[in-house]
Amino acid sequence: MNAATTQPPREAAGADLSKNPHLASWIETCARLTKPDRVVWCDGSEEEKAQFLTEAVRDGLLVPLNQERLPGCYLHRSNPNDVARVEHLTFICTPTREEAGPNNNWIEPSEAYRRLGNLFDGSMRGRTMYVVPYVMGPLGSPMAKIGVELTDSLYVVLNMGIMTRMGRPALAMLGDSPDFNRGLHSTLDVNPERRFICHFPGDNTIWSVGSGYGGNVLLGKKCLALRIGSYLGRREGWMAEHMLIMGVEDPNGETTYVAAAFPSACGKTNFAMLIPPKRFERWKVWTVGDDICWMRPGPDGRLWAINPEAGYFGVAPGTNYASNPNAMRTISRNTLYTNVAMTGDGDVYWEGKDGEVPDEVLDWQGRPWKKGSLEKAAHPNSRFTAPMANNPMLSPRANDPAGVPISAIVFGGRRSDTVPLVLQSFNWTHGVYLGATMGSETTAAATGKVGVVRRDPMAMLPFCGYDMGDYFGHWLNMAKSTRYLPKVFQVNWFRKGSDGRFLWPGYGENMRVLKWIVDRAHGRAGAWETPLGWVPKQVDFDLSGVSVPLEDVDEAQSIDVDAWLVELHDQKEFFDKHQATMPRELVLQRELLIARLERARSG
Ligand code: GTP
Ligand code: SPV
Ligand code: MN
Repeated sequence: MNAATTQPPREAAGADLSKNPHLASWIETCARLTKPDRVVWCDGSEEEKAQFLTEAVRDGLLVPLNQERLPGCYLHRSNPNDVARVEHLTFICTPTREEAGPNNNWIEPSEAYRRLGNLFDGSMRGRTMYVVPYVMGPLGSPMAKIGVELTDSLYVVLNMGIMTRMGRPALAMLGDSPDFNRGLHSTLDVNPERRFICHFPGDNTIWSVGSGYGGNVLLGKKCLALRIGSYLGRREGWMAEHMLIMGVEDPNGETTYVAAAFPSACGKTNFAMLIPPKRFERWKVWTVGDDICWMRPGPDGRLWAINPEAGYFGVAPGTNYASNPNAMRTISRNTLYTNVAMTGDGDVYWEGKDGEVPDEVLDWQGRPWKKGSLEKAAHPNSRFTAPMANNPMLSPRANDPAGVPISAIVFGGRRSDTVPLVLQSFNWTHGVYLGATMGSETTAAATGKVGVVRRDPMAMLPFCGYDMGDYFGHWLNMAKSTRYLPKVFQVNWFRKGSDGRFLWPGYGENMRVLKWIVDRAHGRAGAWETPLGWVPKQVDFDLSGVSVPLEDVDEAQSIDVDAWLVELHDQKEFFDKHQATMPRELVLQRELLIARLERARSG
């Protein structure tokens, strides 16, 4: 240790795990700033996990659940002021505001380091600093990235252990290289007044303070895999996207890989774990990933994708054996639950779980709750953290360092009106336009008002680490490096009838739409041309035995020209905001669509 420091020597358990000098000196700098009592390196072993779990229970951070029914499962209750991502406290710190773009909050990097540095100063006094080395992506994959998160939260450590390849393998892969993401996190006193999530793409660095929840603090996920990832992807010629990845196996045993971007809490986990209905008995859907997709053109001219994560941080409410049986099986063991309700016998409960509503539970804040209460027992953004290895339909390719080749990309928002059930873009540029103009009703995944339509291009509005117009340009540029571009589709599972009912049954029934998508990707299904794009012909869209009236399906697919002209007006506001960098192709796509719709209206 530097002789000039005045602190007592720190204990550093496990420091012999790595001899990487860049890592050692960065940890030393961070420890000098945050002044923890102890530094503990995580090796990612089972023994270590068992010990951390014991400590977390002892300190009241975790509550053990019924170990007979839910072996290895624990409940965490976060601070009620800290239950979702905080987009207004999330910043991209690039040298210029223009680089971050109108889509991001911005602070100049030295100013952000200074302000957060003050908050970090001494923030780990009396606490332990955990060193969490992790890999995003299959071990040994050329597409994988390494990060190290320094955190004073054991909850973060345990979650990172599930969500990433954590510990020894990460250090082995890193070796002596300086090329790793530097993440520093302190929960401080969990005060929204002192909560900031700052990204420094130029330094491959993330500083997060004042939160202990999800995407704010599991720095490998939204912060590295999406915000920093998208920035690096543009520089290095690949894509970091808020997408699930699935393998769709047809009755002949051929598997087609599909990636799909839906905004937060709009159905990625459910779609990624889809179980086909009886009619599609011989089809299988394999999960590669449920939230994040990194894609890169391969030497064969196709786009190859990996899931950088190793677990699922999924929405609990609404999950049940009817809607998502694979998720229910996945979360039945070795799972951490956050902000769900707990029954008297140590089981978990949330709105929309199977079975009878229990008479009494402890709600997500640990308060007594009675059946019929107007308040929710589980927080609407309560989550499970489960290892992907638990998933009975985990794709055999999920750990493949080469990834999987993507044949179709799907964009889907949550829209009660206007947007039809499914359509295919005319070409790549039009597909990029469909993604770029996605709108979706806001959900509980981020703090703020729920249910208002906002533009959420490619489901990346909260996650794009640089200017959104430049991001669209990067999408268009991918056509130059990718010979066999995926076909692009748009879906909406959430359209409602005049009485507020869903027009489309969703969940497993989405297989009907998925089959058309897969068939179209292989050029073996018919379609009609409409002003918006290609839509399925009746003979190519298998609806036999569908669980809703066919009139509802027709309504879900209908195009209301007047509503579309309003929609296009709304798109213009977004385009204007990003005018400085909006690619010309997209501006023209919008005008072309207006012209087509006006002609359709004139009869
Ligand atoms: P993040 O983890 O926040 O990125 O969310 P996600 O996109 O993975 O969403 P998820 O699959 O967890 O679904 C969120 C909510 O949408 C849940 O309440 C689901 O029950 C509901 N949902 C998912 N798929 C469908 C569907 O096909 N139809 C309808 N009506 N609801 C759905
Ligand atoms: C999302 O909000 O898209 C999530 C949850 O996947 S979080 O990790 O909190 O960002
Ligand atoms: Mn997500």
